[in-house]
Amino acid sequence: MHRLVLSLYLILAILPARADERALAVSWIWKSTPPGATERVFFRREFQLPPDVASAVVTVSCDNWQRLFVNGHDMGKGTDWHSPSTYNVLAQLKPGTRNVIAVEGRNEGGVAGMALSFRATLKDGKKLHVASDGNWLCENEAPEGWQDLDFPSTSWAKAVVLAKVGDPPWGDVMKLESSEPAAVQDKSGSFSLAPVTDTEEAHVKLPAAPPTSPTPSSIPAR
Ligand SMILES: [Ca+2]
Repeated sequence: MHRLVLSLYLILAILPARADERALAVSWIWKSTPPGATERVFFRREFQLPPDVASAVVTVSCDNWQRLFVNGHDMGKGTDWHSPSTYNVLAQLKPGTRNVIAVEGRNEGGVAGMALSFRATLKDGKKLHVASDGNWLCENEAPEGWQDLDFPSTSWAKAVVLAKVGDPPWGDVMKLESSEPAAVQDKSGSFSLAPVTDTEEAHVKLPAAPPTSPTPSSIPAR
């Protein structure tokens, strides 16, 4: 009898976890642990977008403070990790080529982490998803222009994954993830995220895209 009760308890305990797995996988990330009490971390994630993007939003949260940039555009800040900020970023995107999402995060004591979800819908209805994970690059110091698309961040460190969104210590503050059943994470492979260290390959996949890295001799002197 006890075994039956235990089994029922385990089944009930597992059900919510499986529901979470169907939601978008988003992780809390940081530069390293333990975080400094006033540590600042600059995050970057480059990715390739198809040409036919119809809508796109970013939801971001940080313990304790964050400012979001999309292709260098300042989208605003958030100061309460309990209340993630969501932005319509369609106007800031560059469909058909490389894009970069950048976040400045600041800790104000205790634990620290940043979580972000980018969801886009293509004109054919296909959903795309880019989330904070161990593929993001980060650094504690960043020069001017760190949030721009042409900033060379290949020497930056890979972010450390601290927890999945929904897990402690922050809990499920991004509830909209699971309440948006249409925004399913693409696992078919047809949505290819450009590896941040392999942009040449990404450009090869875009025969119609103009070169984004002009030779030094073509840059006018400032
Ligand atoms: Ca904190």
